[in-house]
Amino acid sequence: MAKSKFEYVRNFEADDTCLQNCWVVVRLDGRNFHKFADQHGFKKPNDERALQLMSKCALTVMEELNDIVIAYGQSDEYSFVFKRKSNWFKRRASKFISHVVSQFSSSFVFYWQDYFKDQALLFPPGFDGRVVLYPSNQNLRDYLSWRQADCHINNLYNTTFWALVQQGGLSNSEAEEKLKGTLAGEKNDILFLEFNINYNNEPEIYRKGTVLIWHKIEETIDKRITTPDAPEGKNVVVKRTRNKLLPFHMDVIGDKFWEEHSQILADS
Ligand code: DGT
Ligand code: MG
Ligand code: MG
Ligand code: MG
Ligand code: MG
Repeated sequence: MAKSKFEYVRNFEADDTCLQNCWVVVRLDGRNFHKFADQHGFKKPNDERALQLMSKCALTVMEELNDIVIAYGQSDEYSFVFKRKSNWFKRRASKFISHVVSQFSSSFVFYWQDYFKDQALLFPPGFDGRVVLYPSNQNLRDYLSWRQADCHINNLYNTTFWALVQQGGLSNSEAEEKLKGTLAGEKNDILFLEFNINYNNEPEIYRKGTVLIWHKIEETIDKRITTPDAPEGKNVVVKRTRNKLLPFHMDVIGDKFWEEHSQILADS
């Protein structure tokens, strides 16, 4: 087709190709979720429904988009890791970010009522997104460790803070004052000595966040086939393997997870 004289405007588009060989990480985060959580009655410090909805949205992103090998989520954020060799949309950063964030956002609205049965969605939520490139496996592991350490630090603080307020009768500012400058061990002590809570027994989904990875599973399905000796058809059981996404709430900072799931970094 002949080109119009306007065609030249295409050259104004910036080249945002992600560097070859790097892991492409897209992280999204709820916009102003402090307010969103308050207005939608999220339980403090953790709302199971909100976390499950976030993971449902992440699952949808991984199923709909190509080349995502692992995702990690906590609080109002989720990170998606595209394989190093991905050439999806010619590795354009804007495509990675916009597809992840829009698929996630529309899923959040679409699936809201499945998780918040008694709470209407009061206004349209938004999410920001960014892309970060990690050139080595160690960098990628450190990135995920950073997000999980963040989950742990915030959750220990929030669990202690809300125990002091909800069970200890302190005001928000009194609880804040009491926790100022405390180390992790001191927060553990407050929880255990004052509230009989062993932090290590708190649900893993709160302490560790959620990891989504692909698993090969063997399925047996019933199938109807026709053969020369059974032209009218017969039922047979066939085995097939398929990839299924599974959630985990485990430590990704140590080596164990990466040894047990070595296919993630192998990236063939
Ligand atoms: P931003 O991201 O700069 O637009 O602002 P926020 O307000 O989203 O701040 P951010 O992302 O640093 O912190 C996440 C907020 O979301 C935090 O204030 C608490 C809230 N949030 C996340 N998950 C839960 C939950 O399960 N329960 C409650 N009550 N709040 C939650
Ligand atoms: Mg946020
Ligand atoms: Mg923020
Ligand atoms: Mg956040
Ligand atoms: Mg189009």
